[in-house]
Amino acid sequence: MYGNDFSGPEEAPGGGLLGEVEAAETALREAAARQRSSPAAEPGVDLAAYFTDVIAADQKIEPRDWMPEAYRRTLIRQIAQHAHSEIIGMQPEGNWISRAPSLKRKAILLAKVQDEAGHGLYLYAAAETLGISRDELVELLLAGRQKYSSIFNYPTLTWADVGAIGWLVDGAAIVNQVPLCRCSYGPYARAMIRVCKEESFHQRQGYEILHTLSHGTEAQRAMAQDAIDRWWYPSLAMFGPPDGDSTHSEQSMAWKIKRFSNDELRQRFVDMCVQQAEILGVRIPDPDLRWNDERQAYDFTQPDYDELLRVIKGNGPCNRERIAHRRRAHADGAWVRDAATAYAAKRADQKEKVAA
Ligand code: BYC
Repeated sequence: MYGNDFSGPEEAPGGGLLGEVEAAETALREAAARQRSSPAAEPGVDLAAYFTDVIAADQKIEPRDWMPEAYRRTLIRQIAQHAHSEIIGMQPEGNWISRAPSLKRKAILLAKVQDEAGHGLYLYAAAETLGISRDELVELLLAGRQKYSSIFNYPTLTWADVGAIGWLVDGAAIVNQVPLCRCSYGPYARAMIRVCKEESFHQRQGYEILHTLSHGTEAQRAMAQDAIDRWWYPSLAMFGPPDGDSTHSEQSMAWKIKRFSNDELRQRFVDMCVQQAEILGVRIPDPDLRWNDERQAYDFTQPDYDELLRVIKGNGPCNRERIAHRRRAHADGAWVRDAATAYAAKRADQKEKVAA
């Protein structure tokens, strides 16, 4: 089942996230048209007041603008963690490229994993606009001094895990990232527009894999359900600690980096998944999941936040393996970086000679 003959998650009730991305893109363009020129060069301007005004007016802070040091540090932390997640996130699915069940599945998965590499690159580029280099960020990741999403420290045991990652992990990522399209920092917001559009395709491909399995043989249905059972709670934990324990949320929301709290987004994700699970014909592994008429939302069992902390601290099932693999891949790629640097130097030299 390929193409538009398939009712994917966006068409399912509670979808429509792509519409929000479109709206955010329009808002970004309008904000760019309204943008005042940076006052940095004008003498006597109160730069801190300008920063506050821009945030209050829902305009974008751009790299040329003055910004509080803590705002810059928060963005570097979050964007770097996001970029590292995209790069480390290639590993669990990359594990299945050579074992995908058909040539078509292989090609799709290969394209998806390549997209994740691209997302990592846009995000490193966005972080670089804040005055840190990609080399430094990579070093911080490899030294274990910057984090990446907890979710990528779980193993992919069967082909159905690729479906579950697409549906649940990419689904959670989109719910988290659509509001980031309205982040106050221009380069991050712009990167998110494209990332969300691509993530939407990723979610759809995962959903379609699960749809095929859940309408297949008994063994295929069991494999799909087993993957969902294992990925459900780690996906809920992707949204971070509960609001009461979230150290950065309050300040990040005041700066309009984050637009919703961790718990608000987690709730939104659960509400969306329940309806999609019904269409898929799979069970969400939570006996206490039920509609709450008063809250107009589903009650659900929270993920195990002690487990989240353990995984964040480096003690998840695959943390060591993931970082060891990344270090190896980085070392293996040294010759490419050396060759690119030598080529750039040669080109610069040639240009200088032509200009002379
Ligand atoms: N995992 O104060 P809080 C993808 C940390 S990749 C690890 O709530 P904040 C994909 C948090 O960093 C998608 N760490 O933090 C790729 C903080 O620690 P530090 C990845 C976590 O920043 C390939 C501490 O806990 N998405 O889609 O306000 C294939 C306290 O938390 C986690 C992003 O990166 C976690 N789950 O909110 C397939 C989205 N949760 O830094 C798919 C961008 C929390 O003080 N990031 N921590 O040492 C965000 O939206 C926010 O940073 C978070 C956390 C919601 C994750």
